Amino acid sequence: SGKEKWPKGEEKVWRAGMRSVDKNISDVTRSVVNHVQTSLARQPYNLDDFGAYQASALSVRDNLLVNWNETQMNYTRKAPKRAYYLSLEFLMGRTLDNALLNLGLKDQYKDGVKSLGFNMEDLLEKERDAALGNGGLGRLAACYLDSSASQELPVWGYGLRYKYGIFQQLISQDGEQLEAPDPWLENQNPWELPRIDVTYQIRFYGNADRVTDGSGRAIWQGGQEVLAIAYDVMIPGYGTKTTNNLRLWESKPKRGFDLNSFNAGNYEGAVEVSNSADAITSVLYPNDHTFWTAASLADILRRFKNTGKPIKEFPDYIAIQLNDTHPTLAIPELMRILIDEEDLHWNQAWHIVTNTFFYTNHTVLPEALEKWPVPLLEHVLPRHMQIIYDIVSAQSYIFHRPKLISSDRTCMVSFPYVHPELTADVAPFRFFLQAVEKKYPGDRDRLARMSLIEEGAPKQVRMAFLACVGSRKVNGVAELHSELVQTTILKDFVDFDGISKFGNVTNGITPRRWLDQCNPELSALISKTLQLSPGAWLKELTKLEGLLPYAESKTFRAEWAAIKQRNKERLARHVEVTLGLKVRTDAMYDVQIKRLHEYKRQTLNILGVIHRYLTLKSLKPAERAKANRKVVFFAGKAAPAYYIAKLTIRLIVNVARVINADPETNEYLQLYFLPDYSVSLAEVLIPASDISQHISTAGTEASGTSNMKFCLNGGLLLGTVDGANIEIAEEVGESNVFFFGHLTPAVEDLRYQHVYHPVPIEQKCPALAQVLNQISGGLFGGDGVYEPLLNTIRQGDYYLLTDDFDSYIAALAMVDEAYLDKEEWIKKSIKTTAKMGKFSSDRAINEYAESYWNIEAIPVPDGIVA
Ligand code: CR6
Repeated sequence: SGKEKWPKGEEKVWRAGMRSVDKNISDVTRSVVNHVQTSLARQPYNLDDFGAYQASALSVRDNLLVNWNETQMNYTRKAPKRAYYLSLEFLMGRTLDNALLNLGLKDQYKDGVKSLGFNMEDLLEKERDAALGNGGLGRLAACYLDSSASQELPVWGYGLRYKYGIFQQLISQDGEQLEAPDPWLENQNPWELPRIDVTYQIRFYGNADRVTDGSGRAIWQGGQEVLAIAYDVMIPGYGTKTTNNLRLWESKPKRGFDLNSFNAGNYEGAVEVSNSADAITSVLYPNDHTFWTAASLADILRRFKNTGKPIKEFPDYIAIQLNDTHPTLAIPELMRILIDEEDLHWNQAWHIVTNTFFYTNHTVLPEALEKWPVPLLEHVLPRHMQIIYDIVSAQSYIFHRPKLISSDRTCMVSFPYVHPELTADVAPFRFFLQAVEKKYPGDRDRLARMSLIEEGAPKQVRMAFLACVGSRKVNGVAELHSELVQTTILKDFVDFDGISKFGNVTNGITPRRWLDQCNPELSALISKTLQLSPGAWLKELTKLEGLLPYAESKTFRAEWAAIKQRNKERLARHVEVTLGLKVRTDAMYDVQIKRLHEYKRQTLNILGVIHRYLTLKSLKPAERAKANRKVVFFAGKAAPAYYIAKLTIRLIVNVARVINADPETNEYLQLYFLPDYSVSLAEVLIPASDISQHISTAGTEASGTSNMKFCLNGGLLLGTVDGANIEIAEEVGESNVFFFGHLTPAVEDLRYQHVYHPVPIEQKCPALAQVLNQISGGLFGGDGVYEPLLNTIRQGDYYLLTDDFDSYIAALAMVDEAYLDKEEWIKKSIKTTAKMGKFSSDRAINEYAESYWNIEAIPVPDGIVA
């Protein structure tokens, strides 16, 4: 139309951008214009924010590609030892802003798109999150990729290219969680490079026949093959040319395959199911796991072979990190390749395997430890199951001849693994159990405990044990957790292998995304105050300690507090725009955001909110006016089949409805459940928080990583003595965190008491009883719908809400009291940020590189790599 400005921005800039020789516009502008015209085939006059985002992304991608190519060429040329991070989840979030930051091109692109009539902040909002994961474990993998590249370490990620990200969470009228698919690839993904030249064929089903020459080899044939196709995602390091690779596999049925015996549709479906389902409760299905680990190993092996090194040097050039047990089938798969395809003797193969793999455990919750039914594995992966049996037999054989084992672990495999009496058609596992039973009757308990195969109907493979036995080192993710791994689930293996195989690497978070990107104002204030460039402290986070003296400066405190306030306003705007709700900003912001799970105890939090509400209601107006104003935020998804977790969401939503509408109290207490929690939502919530809650039953949360993000952004922590909370308190000082609740050693006994000497809640914890009665009485509606949730507390109370409620309420009161002293609170906030240096994922990744993988930084030289 004549009124509309043509095009957006300055016409002469667009025109100049179309002429590649015009010196008056920047390269950035020219490149964006070029992508609008060529890659997108769009015209300037109808370009919307989404189109401008796409063109900018493609333009940034060009920059990444140059660095990525040089990095890969440099690796090929130098052939250093490399590490591969195998993870079923990579929760990357958005890419554009991160790529701009890491490339150091933020300002150029901001100005470039501005000259074309666009606002970079609006464009950034157009990107969809890559949500290929459930929670902490997947986000940890993403932080580790950022740090690996930033530290110039030769690390690649390997994962699955899910067609659907984790489900989109909708909340119904009555507060129920509904799940909608997240077709994140629908709008094309500018950040991935399809590699149709990199494909592998992966076999399933069929028969594995042992070769009866005593070599342990087998021939696996028949069944069906599926194609694995690589998609590469470039991972730029911060302030370095190094740009690593994340290779994601897509599955495709092989042409000409037998439709009768393999249903390709089902295969695709299985991949989707495993992605959306919570790792803890999902029905396990081995196809996608194998498919992905097998493709990754084939790819790793091909690259290794290109170096021309002999196979026995494999562990000198390759370290493979198993992110939890999901990729554990890589262990029998590498054995299969080495024995069946590379013709190695079992002992040589086992030596290579046990020097290549590293296993990180991320949970000690018994229900979360993966076990796969033997009959299923036998059906889908007959050769792998054979190998697992062979490992079991080698394991039991060795175990029962401890005196023959030298302290050098490599000798563990120097026995003939095939017992002289063993014939090929006798299942070695049973054979050894019988032999052992005869010879070492006293040791049967221990053997049964340690076996990779759990007896029962059906028998099951204990994946954590397989990962442990097949790895060079095993670690947990926070000090307390690593100790629990060593003293509980893997205790027998510590006795057997010696403690030196076991360690701890406390988790970390990337300060690029979790401070500079999500809280740019705070980042700028820090740079200004420390008189450092961002690069100087974002890569050496302990430099934050330089902020400590400024806690005593009144003007600095005022600046610090003003930023927190603006971050609250930003969050409030976000809630208003997305949900149409008005959140007050003159209040303390209290946040709990994480997967919904009983052990994380969102229930404790909501019961505490109700308690606060009832207390406020009981006060006279004059008394109430003295109360600390507070807004409580929840966000998080529940596994689709996790009934109790979904009820908790429903309760939160309905409590919010009642208390936000109560004119008597809503000045003092508001409550919001923000739907569809994601990385991007976390980036808005975390900088706005005054206090965040990490209140798991002691000993259940392996680490937690959002606790680190909140504290890095100057939010204080209310938590139990669990996971990384403990180490955060060690760093920032116990006076700056609010701890409550029973400690880990008490948990077992308390649970025993609940079962054998139950005390009625009315007696044990009257305040809690009152809250439960109000819910049952219908204060929040629901018509009895919450009873199953309340009954988990009334009966058994496995997560110890009745034990911790009173001290939780007391801790909340201390938080209120501390917040009333504004200046002291800000000091605590500054001191907390200042002492968070330890929790950079740079520190964590360097620990893996040095103490586990034995790899070194490989900087990309200046100039073009030849
Ligand atoms: N759920 C732990 O529970 C830890 C992350 C990353 C978890 C959590 O405490 O911070 O891993 N465990 O180490 C698993 O996923 C099995 C998680 O994210």
